[in-house]
Amino acid sequence: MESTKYLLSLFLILSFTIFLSAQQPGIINTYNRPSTSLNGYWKYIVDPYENGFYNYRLEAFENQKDPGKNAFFTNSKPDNPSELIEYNFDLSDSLQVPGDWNTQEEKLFYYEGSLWYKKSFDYELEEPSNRLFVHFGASNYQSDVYLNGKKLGRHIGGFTPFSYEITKLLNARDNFLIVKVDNKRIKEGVPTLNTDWWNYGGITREVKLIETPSTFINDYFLYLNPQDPTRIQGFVQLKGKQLANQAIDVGIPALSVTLPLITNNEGYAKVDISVQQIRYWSIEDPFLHEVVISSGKDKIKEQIGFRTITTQGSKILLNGSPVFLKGISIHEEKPFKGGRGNSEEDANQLLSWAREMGCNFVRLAHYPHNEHIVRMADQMGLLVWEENPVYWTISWDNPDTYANAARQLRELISRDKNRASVIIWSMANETPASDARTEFLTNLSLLARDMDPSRLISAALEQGRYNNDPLIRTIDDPFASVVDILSFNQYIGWYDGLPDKLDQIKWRIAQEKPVLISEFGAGAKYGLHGDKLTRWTEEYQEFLYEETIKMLGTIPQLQGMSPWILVDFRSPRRVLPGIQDGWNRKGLISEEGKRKKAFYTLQKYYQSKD
Ligand code: GCB
Repeated sequence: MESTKYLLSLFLILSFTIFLSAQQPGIINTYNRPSTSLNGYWKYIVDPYENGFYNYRLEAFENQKDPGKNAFFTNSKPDNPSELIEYNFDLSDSLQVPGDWNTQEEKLFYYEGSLWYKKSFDYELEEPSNRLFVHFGASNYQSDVYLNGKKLGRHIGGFTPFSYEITKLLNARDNFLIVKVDNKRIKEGVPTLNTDWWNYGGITREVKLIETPSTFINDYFLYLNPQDPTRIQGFVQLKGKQLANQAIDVGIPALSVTLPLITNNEGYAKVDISVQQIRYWSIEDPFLHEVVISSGKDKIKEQIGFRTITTQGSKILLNGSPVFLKGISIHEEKPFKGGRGNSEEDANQLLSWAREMGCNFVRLAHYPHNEHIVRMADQMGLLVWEENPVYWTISWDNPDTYANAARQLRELISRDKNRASVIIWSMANETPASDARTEFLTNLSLLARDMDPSRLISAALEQGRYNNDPLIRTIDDPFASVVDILSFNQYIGWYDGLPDKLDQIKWRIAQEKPVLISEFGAGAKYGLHGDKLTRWTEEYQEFLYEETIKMLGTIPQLQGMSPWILVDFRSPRRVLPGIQDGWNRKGLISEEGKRKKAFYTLQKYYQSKD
């Protein structure tokens, strides 16, 4: 019975994945393509009552035969001095894109609602038969996109890329791209109402135009077979009118590989290359192979690292050798300046701090971070955990919520599947065990495994008491049987007693899987000193780190940790005056870049693990 149910859900997930891939609009894998940036200043209108979207009967303008001039996406102006139009983008203020609105305008700091953006541009195709796409790196949370008054689509989810084809709607001059971004938190959303981070709204990542030939290389995935590292496997997928029997060439000069392929009727070609001697991507030698994929008039150059990541009993093996994950958790906030991070400069600062601390691993919590940081981790030889924003208590029974979570996960895997640094897809964080929740997460993990056979699955779970003994801890979450890496958060010494409790705790973890402590930590205000049992002092945090490191050393399957967290980050839940002032203080570095004492405790521990 159980296995029939399992097979049925596997079947549904797989058909759903194939259906969704076929449905995905626009273009993926855009990082290395030539593009025209639409970054810079965009006009904006704050619209808390969604006055530009609904008429006074609360009917959406876009569903009316004639939306009329009051619909903001029509970008209308009065034709004569008597005409009444109560908005005007061109007379409105501007916001910088990419960027959250909260930290650009004081009046928008706490704003959660709708805001309209407008950007005008001119564009002429290089060749009339070419196609043009508009691509958004991310926009939080719900985006309704219009070009020249016509709807392109709606995207839900704040952290993954989306795009639309605009070839047919394009004018040579004065195109207007309008995006209504709404960051209202909703119960059925992913994430849901409650999070411990700032709900930064806006177009938070780059917007660009990408021109392609009429048939183009939309997707590719090249990875080393984890069971047989002498084979590079994967696929190339074309999109366009001429899909069948198309020639594709995959070249990897450093391996003297030139592989001619022919597509099937769907424009898909399978890759399976035998390689004798390959320079693995590794922490010490993060070598990226240049890969050139060409088909017809289209050509893409990529840098791809080849490595395997597997587990054996309680070990994690990178290229077949055990690796201990010396990690740190990171939120996507701009160092020093605050607000949502996005640039290469932000990525470089965050990863350099992690490196300085002796890390070989970063947990990018609690949602997909921008592509720059993942690409930089590839170059720096840092291993990466990426996470879907299934956080705390999602609406497990709602099929739309599942579809939303699945789409966001698919968009993340779609974007980053060629990044050697990414070794773990995390399904969720601290979700309360129930049948509906376990089925939800199991289905997500089936989807991830189906899309990507080359990585490990995990989720930040919670620990519990063994036999109800307050001093003996265990993991009895049923989702533990699905994951490859058994990760969990624990806050003994902070939410659960004081740090002097840590040396009394015993662990009984039955699973023969690698154990990764995805979070532990304590709040400390930089520069506040005192007794090691006085909250908020650097000494308390330092003591907690010392004691936790000792305690975790008693777990035989321990293969790594990513303490909470690299830098203090903004959270509306953290209101204690003089200490928190809107910041979660569990950072090892303050928001001004000052290292706290525990930074050095962790650094010393990681250096001793060499
Ligand atoms: C957690 C959450 C994280 C919070 C952290 C805290 O367990 O996973 O998002 O920020 O605790 O500081 O309480």
